[in-house]
Amino acid sequence: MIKGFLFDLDGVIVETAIFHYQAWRKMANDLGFDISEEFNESLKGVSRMDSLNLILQHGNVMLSEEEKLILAAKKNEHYLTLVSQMTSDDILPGVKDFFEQIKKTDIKIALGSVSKNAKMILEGVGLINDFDAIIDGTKISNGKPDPEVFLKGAEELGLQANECLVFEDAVAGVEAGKRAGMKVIGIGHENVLTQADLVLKSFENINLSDLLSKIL
Ligand code: B16
Ligand code: MG
Repeated sequence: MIKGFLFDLDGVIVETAIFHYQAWRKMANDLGFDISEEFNESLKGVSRMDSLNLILQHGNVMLSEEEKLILAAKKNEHYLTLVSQMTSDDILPGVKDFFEQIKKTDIKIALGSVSKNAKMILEGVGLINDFDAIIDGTKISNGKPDPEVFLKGAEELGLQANECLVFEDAVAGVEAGKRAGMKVIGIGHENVLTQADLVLKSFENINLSDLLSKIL
């Protein structure tokens, strides 16, 4: 029986990928190369330092660890100026209504994000008090596709892995949920999120009991 929902943040609750893209792209351009939106897709759900390493590899740029830390901090500063403008209007369509439906049940809600900025973003869009547990990039050592973020979420909710359902938009995140031994609902496209148990385009017009009957 499903007793807890674990939500990814970026791409599931709010769309921050565009802001990550803008900030990483500025950094790449300053280093003399460009990154495409398509390349940015491969960074979804990937931690800040892993993303930086992939981007530098893409541009054939070799840097010391110290230089990488400086670049990552600069990118994050730029990213924060972009996301600080977010409000409740930036919550993805259908999410608020879906949360309202969950609140009428005994199902608990946790966040499972590798973002170190997750709490700040949830506060900005006014959702921070809707979560029974928040696992973010400050609480984990291994990013997705490692299952740590979701296993910690289940633990903080006091639930077994098989009592949890994960909502994820990234290939790495779906893999993390499956490796945690959980059912996973992909948010996005079926041809991309092939490992998910079920894929929804968005939360718009989603009925909670219908969804649970489909996933069991
Ligand atoms: P930060 P999620 C992930 O969040 C993003 O999808 C990914 O693009 C980003 O690099 C990562 O968070 C780290 O974010 O730089 O804010 O710590 O999808 O796991 O909610
Ligand atoms: Mg995501």
